Amino acid sequence: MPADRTADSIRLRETLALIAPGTPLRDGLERILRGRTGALIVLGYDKMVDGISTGGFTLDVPFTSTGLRELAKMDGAIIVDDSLSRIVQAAVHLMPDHTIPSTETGTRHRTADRVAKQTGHPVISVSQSMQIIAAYVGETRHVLEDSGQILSRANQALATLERYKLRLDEVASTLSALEIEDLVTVRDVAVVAQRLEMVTRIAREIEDYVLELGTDGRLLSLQLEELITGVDAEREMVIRDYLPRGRRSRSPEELLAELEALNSAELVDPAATARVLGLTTSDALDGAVAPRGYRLLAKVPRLPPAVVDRLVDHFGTLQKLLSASVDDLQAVEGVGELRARSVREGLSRLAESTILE
Ligand code: 3AT
Ligand code: 3AT
Ligand code: MN
Repeated sequence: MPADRTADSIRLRETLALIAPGTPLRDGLERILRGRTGALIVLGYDKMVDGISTGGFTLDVPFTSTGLRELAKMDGAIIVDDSLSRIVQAAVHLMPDHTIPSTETGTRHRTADRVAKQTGHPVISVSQSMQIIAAYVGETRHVLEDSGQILSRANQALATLERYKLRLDEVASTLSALEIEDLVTVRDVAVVAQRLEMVTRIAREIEDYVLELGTDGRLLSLQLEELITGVDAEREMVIRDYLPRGRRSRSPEELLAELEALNSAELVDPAATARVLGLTTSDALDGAVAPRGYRLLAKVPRLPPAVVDRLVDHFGTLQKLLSASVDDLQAVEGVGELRARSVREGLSRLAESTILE
C-alpha cells in the first residue's frame, strides 16, 4: 500500500481500520471464510443504496459477527449502517448502474466494484471460489492478507527504519557540534532535513501496516513508537532554526509540505533539499548558515516552549545565546535567576558534551 495521503487512500485506510483483526467485522468475515459461503457486504445505508436494492429482507438488528456469518449463508448482499452497529438488510439483490466500467469477473465482484464506485460506500466481498476477502473503496480494490504476511513486510520496513534512524542520529549530533562551533554549512542542514524526511516516510509506511494489522500489530506499534519519538518535533525545530526571513518567506508547515512532496530521486540530492528549505547561498552547499537555537534549547531540561520562543526572539542566534551571561538571560521575560542559571548550565553542558568527530 503506498504511503500517499490522497482522499481515496485516506478512505481506504479508514476502511482497513474497520476490518482489521480484532474488530467484530473482521471476526465475522473470518467466520464466513471458514464456513466457505462467500459474502457481499455494503458498509453504509442511504437513499442511493436503497435505490439500487431489490428483494431481500429488512432486519434492522444489532450487528454481531455471528449474525453476519448466518446471514451470509443466504444469496445476495448484506447491508449494514455507516457506524457498523446495525445490520439493515440481508439477501438483497443489488442492481448498480451497469454502465459503470468494471474489470472484475464474476457477478459478485463486478457488483461489489460498481456499488463502491456508484454509492461511495466501502463494499467488502468474500469470495467463495477463491477464499479471499477484498475491500472496494472508490476506485481501489484491496485484497486482505493474513497478518503473518503483512508482519513479515512490516518487519523488513522496521529494520530499514532502524538503519535510517541510526544514520539520522549521527548526522543530527554532527549538526549539534557544528552549531556550537559556528561552522554549519547549508549541506549539513540539508543532510539532516533529508534524513528526518526519510525516517518519517518509512515510519508512515509502517503506520499503515499497524493500522491494517489491528490487534495483531500491537508489538509493531510499540517498536515504531520507540524509534520515532521526538522525530516530528525535531523536524519542525530544524526548519525553524534555519527558516529564511523575508517578505516572501514561507511558514514551517509549508516547508514541511514541500519536503514531503519531493520524490525519492530529489530527496537523495542535498541541493534539492536545500532549495526547498530556502537555503540558497552564493557558495551553494558550502555556504555558511547559523541556527536560531530552537533545536539545541529543546535539549535543555525543563524549559517550557514559550520561554524557548522568547529566548530565541530576544537573542536571535544560537551563538548569541551561547555567549549570554546569566544576567543577559534574565533580561528575557519569564526568565528569573534560577531559570537563567539552568539555561546557562544546560547550554554549557551541551557545548562540552558535543565533540566534533
Ligand atoms: P441456485 O438455485 O442457487 O442455483 P439462485 O437463484 O439462488 O440459484 P444465486 O444467487 O445463487 O442464484 O446465483 C448463482 C449464480 O448464478 C451466480 C452467477 O454465476 C449466476 N447469475 C446470477 N445472476 C446472474 C446474472 N444476472 N447474469 C449472469 N449470471 C448470473
Ligand atoms: P465467488 O468468487 O464465486 O464468490 P463471483 O464474483 O464469481 O464470486 P458469482 O457469480 O459466483 O460471483 O456469484 C456468487 C454469489 O454472489 C451469488 C450471489 O449470492 C452473490 N451476488 C452476485 N451478484 C449479486 C448482486 N447483484 N446482488 C447481490 N448478490 C449478488
Ligand atoms: Mn463464482
